Amino acid sequence: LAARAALASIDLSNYDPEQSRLMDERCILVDEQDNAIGAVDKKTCHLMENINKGLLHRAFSAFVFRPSDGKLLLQQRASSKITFPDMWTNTCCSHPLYDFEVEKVEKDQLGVRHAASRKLEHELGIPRSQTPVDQLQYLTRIHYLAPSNGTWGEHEVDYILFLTADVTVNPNLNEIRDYKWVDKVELQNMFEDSANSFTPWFKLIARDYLFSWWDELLKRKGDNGLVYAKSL
Ligand code: DMA
Ligand code: MN
Repeated sequence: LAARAALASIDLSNYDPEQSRLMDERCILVDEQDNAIGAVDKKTCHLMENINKGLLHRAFSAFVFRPSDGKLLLQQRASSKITFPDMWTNTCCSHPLYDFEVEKVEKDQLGVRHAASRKLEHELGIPRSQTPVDQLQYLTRIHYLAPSNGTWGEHEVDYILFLTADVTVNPNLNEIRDYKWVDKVELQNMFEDSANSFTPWFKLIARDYLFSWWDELLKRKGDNGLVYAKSL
């Protein structure tokens, strides 16, 4: 990894002011084994020029399912998002922040679970009382790299979290353009409609993991609290 001083920066004055402000949040830098090795602001972490030098940070992807019918909550990212605008994706993604002590806790993936609860409220307006961290189930983590455009991209160790809960949604329109509850067939139909675009990590997780996990989850519905169990 190049020296911190050699990392590229960029002027954000042509972007949405609220999204530009959020680019000052500090992400947790990790190595390829997911050992925390420092903190760098979100803007620096998401510039392809820095990603191409090896800069890697920690993230989460949350999937919320409705208990009554097992449907998954999707969001369409707002046009104001600096990375991957207007794309359909899983319920909520973001980063555990270096700025919050509780989000750095690695035991039982507590840090990312706290971050997920915080962002489900910030992006979708879901009250935190509906997303208790002990109900967020950790599935696995994925190391992936994906460009958004020439300038921006993602390079993350991404923790996948499932929650089956009744939630009330009140979208933050600076974050989210639209949202939708879908079953497997409805999601498949969305993928097949070329009018829709999807984030690369959601396509990857859907292809490799989501559909089989979703089957398990539907099978276990009503099985007294246990939504998923898998040795890692
Ligand atoms: C980043 O998501 C995390 C993943 C897994 C891609 P994001 O771009 O939605 O983050 P934020 O909402 O913090 O901008
Ligand atoms: Mn990221």
